[in-house]
Amino acid sequence: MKISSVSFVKSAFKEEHWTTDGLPEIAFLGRSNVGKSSLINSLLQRKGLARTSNTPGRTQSINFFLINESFHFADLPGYGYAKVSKMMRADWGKMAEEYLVNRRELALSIQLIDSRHNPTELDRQLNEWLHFYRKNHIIVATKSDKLSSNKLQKSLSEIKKILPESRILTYSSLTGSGRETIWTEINSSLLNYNNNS
Ligand SMILES: Nc1nc2c(ncn2[C@@H]2O[C@H](COP(=O)(O)OP(=O)(O)OP(=O)(O)O)[C@@H](O)[C@H]2O)c(=O)[nH]1
Ligand SMILES: [Mg+2]
Repeated sequence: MKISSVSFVKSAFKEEHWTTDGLPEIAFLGRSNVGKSSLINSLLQRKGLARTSNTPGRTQSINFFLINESFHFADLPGYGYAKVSKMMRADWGKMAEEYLVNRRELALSIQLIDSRHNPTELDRQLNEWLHFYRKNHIIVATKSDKLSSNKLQKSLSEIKKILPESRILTYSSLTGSGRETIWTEINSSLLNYNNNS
């Protein structure tokens, strides 16, 4: 896809603050530090658009971006960061489930999993929700540049064993490897969404 315009729209802490223009949306969900914001920047080839950081748990609101005046990316807060309080962890679940249930514009959910690690309990929980609520989704195994291709294949088959029902792609925000494949998924979800609504 040719990216002709990208802008940050807003940061929402509550449902009342979600965007209301009715445009289809691609959501990025996953553990804190897994690379959500980096994936967004890399897909859009805009460094520093979505804030990335070495401090996990940084993004606590849903950040909305508008692309080509025709669809949104939604960068959701990360989960599973040990140092956030129990209260915040409960809030994450509430927020994420509320988003999945209520966000009618959701065309595709991209669940990110670190390609170096097995999915965590919360990764499984999120994946269950995606199935339970019948959400069109893919898994993207991130940071593929950190593994040799051999190790990456091994790791992918482990992830596949744990989450057998989901399609798994790989990505490196460092090299951009996997970009075309993910854009193909995004494009076809947007087409489907527009044909069905
Ligand atoms: N080598 C490598 N590093 C990556 C990749 N993607 C992300 N990182 C690094 O991982 C760290 C976390 O990335 P973020 O994109 O901020 O992660 P996030 O999921 O948005 O994190 P939260 O906003 O805290 O939920 C940063 O230091 C990134 O530079 C990748 O594909 N390869
Ligand atoms: Mg982030």
